[in-house]
Amino acid sequence: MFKFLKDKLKKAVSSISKKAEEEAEVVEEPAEEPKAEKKTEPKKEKKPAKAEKAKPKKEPKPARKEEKRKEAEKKPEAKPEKPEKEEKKEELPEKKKKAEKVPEPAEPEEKKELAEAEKEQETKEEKKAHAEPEKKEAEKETPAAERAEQSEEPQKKGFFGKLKDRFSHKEAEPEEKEEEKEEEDKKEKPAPEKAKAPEEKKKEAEKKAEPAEEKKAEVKEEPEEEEKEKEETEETPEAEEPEKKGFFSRIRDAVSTKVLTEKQFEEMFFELEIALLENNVAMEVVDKIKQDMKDNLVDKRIERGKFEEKIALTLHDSIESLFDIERIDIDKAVKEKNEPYKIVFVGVNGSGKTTTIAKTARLMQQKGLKPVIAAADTFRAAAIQQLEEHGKNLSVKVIKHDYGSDPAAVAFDAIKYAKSKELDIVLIDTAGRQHSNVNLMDEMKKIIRVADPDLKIFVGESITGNDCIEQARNFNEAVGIDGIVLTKADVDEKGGAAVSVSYVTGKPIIFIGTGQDYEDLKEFDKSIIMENIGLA
Ligand SMILES: Nc1nc2c(ncn2[C@@H]2O[C@H](COP(=O)(O)OP(=O)(O)OP(=O)(O)O)[C@@H](O)[C@H]2O)c(=O)[nH]1
Ligand SMILES: [Mg+2]
Repeated sequence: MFKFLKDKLKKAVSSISKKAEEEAEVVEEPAEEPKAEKKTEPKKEKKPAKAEKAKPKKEPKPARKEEKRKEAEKKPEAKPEKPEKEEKKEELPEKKKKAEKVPEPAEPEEKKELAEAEKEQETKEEKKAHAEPEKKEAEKETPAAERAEQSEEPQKKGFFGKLKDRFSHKEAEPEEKEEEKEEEDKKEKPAPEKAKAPEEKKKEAEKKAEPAEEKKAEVKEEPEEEEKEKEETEETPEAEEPEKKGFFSRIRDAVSTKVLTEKQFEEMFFELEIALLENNVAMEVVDKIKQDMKDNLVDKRIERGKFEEKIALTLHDSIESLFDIERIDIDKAVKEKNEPYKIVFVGVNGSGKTTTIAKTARLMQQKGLKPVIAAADTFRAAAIQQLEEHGKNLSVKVIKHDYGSDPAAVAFDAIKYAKSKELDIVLIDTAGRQHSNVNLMDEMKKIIRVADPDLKIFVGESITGNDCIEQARNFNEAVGIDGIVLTKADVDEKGGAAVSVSYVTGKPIIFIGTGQDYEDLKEFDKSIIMENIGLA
């Protein structure tokens, strides 16, 4: 039973699984796991990574150092300004005090004080003159606020200038000019050694300070750069990627997941699709299986080596769900009904209606129920005799009329007999017919109208595959069937109808005919089909 389908499904699942294993794209470990690894891994691998990184980083370092050196070289030029400022600030109050005091004293002392003030002024101006070139350079770099402080100087000079204007003689002017000339000479020519002396001391001090500052700058640079390095190592893990990949790939070899794309799935499913169609599985069912598998396989993380298991499980669940239709428990329904329980069997010619009726009578008897059979096929020759033979064998009463008589009347008489004899169940046989035969279909409708059956069972041959499914659909549309008996399943190697008919019609399979003996009728259980197609 269903051997071809079983073999084809097995081959297809195996083949698809192999392809899936080969073609599915490897993906990273589940989102939670790598986080933990990422946190720990970089720390462990940082040391060798740093060692590697140190080499390429040596190149940018000199560039930075050069820049910083230049900056450091510039800074010391501006820095000495500060002590000068402090000196000036210290001097300023004295100047102000003296300047304020100057005009007040009496005239003889006034001149002495003025002379002292002038000397002081000259020494300060000399100092300032020395500082001037540095100052100008410093101004280039000093912030605006500092320059604003410095800009106060001319005002102060202006104050002394005013004093000079007020108290000094015209002789002072050439001195100033000489000083200005000296200042200009200092700028253009190297200043005399004596004049340079204080400057040299400063410069020497600066030079001494320079290396110290450079060292400081370098010392400062390193922690900054180390921090940057750390940041860079954290921010740019690309450099560590090759090592990480090597490490992770080893883990992935042990436990890794893969993802199947929709395109890959479509190509792989084609083999299964052909296998299903070749074995009479209905197109609707193929589409349903395909969708279920797509939902479960495409873009889903599947462990390497687990594709076959996953595909087989998905196929199993998909096919099993085809039978998720409310079952009919006939003997239970019969027992619950106070009147005779009536069943009409319909179907195409030779599908096994008469044989199934005999088998059902035996099954009901085995369940302690008393059946009666209505020979409502008055059309086909020998149909009545066929039933009488079964009746004898089963010790079951067969209600019959003459050939050509109204089949509905036979059904009516059988129900009446069952009521009178308090029988439990009336089994009504009908002539085989094609759904396209209007007259015969109308006759069948009349039987149903008169008998008013509790169940209308479509009897179809499992071996006819898609034809069986199509017939079931047509009979359902004509009279509204309640359930299905699949006959000759024992000689059906494909099983497509068994897999498809319930899903297509939405009606449950009640019995499966598995041979020509009375015992060869199985109450439907989906496990029968699943076992026989190798998906139990
Ligand atoms: N192998 C096998 N043969 C069956 C089964 N059911 C019925 N048959 C055989 O199928 C043939 C036709 O069976 P019938 O019961 O006469 O079919 P029918 O639907 O009554 O035919 P009509 O009355 O002409 O429409 C018989 O030879 C049966 O023995 C079955 O489940 N398995
Ligand atoms: Mg028959």
